[in-house]
Amino acid sequence: MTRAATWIDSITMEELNTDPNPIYARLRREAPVAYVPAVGMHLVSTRELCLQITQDSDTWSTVIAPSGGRTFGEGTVLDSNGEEHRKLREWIDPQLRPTAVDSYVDALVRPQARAILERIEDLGAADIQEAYFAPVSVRAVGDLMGLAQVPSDTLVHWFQTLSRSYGNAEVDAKGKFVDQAPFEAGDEVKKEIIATVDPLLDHWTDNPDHTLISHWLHDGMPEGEVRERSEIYPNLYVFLLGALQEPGHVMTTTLAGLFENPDQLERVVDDPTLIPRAINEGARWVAPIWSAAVKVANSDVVIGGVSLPAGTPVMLAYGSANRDESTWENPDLFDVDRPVMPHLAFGSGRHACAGTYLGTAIVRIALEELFETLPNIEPDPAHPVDFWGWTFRGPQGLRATWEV
Ligand code: V55
Repeated sequence: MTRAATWIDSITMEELNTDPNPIYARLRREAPVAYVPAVGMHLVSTRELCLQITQDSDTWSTVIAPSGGRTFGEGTVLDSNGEEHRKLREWIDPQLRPTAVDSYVDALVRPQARAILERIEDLGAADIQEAYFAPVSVRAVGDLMGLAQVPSDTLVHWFQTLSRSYGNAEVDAKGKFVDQAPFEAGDEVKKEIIATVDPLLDHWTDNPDHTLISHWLHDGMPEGEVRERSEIYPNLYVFLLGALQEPGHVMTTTLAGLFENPDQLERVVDDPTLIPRAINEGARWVAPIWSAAVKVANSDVVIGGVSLPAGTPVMLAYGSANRDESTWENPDLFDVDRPVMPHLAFGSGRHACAGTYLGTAIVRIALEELFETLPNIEPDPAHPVDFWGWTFRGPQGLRATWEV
């Protein structure tokens, strides 16, 4: 069957990476389930349809996006269902539960945040993402995982390279990836990761400790056995990308939103109890994992009025769902005062983010320390914030100034 070409056929990967918001505003209005050739998949853009799909795991199985599978390989929690998924979450979740997180998160993040601020506070100006948010994010999660000896710059390089590979989603008319280079760069970084982590795994095999990766080796295993590395590495990559990158992105996005609203910035700096509200709004405003969740219909379905045969993958655009005008007024505006409605930045359903509580706590502590040390922080008017990305979306930096 042929169909008439429409504006949807000419959507490009570059447009999606630069600014998906106007495209998705139109998709929500005109075609909330739409096949987009540039990414070779149906995209789901409304909040209601995203929720409908995540709540119905009988009809929809979870798969990893093709570019994600090319990046991480087989065996990630992102690509599992049913009993297999439950078993993976059994060793991934325990250290991320709220009671566990509350026992360690302050000591994990606050001293590191202060130490980094001490090194930059006399500068009077910086790219605050590069100089503070990204380092706090990777030190918090990296140290927790057991990677305290890996320099921050290395951890940042790892998440950036993996993120460009996972986000390398453009396909040609035959469904083949257009650009191989980001995957190859990801392959190089994975070699580096294995060379760094293999000796640590050797160590933790005989000397278990409190780090996440040590727990992953030992938890739930019979006496004298450790979990296979083929099971650990794909999930380690998941953490080295998302868990290291996204807290930093939410920090920067939240500050960028406050910079656009100086009255709100002033109130949040004066009253740190408002920080959690600002973070929630930042995560809604620019969901850092903007478009990554893919589901596959287990049988023929009709969704949003579109008939899809069994086996059809659909990409859930949580970043678009978070700007659905049926739920939020003026959704493109950052507003700490808006009524709080549950957003989809952490996903929904069985695959909802395991790190929601930890990630939010890390962002909160980082912003508390920032506003305590630099209460006069301001945007640099010469460098407006620039967001980039479709799969993962975040600020490319944030120039700030302050009085010293
Ligand atoms: C996702 C989460 C990740 C990641 C890649 O779809 C994709 C969610 C928490 O890390 O690395």
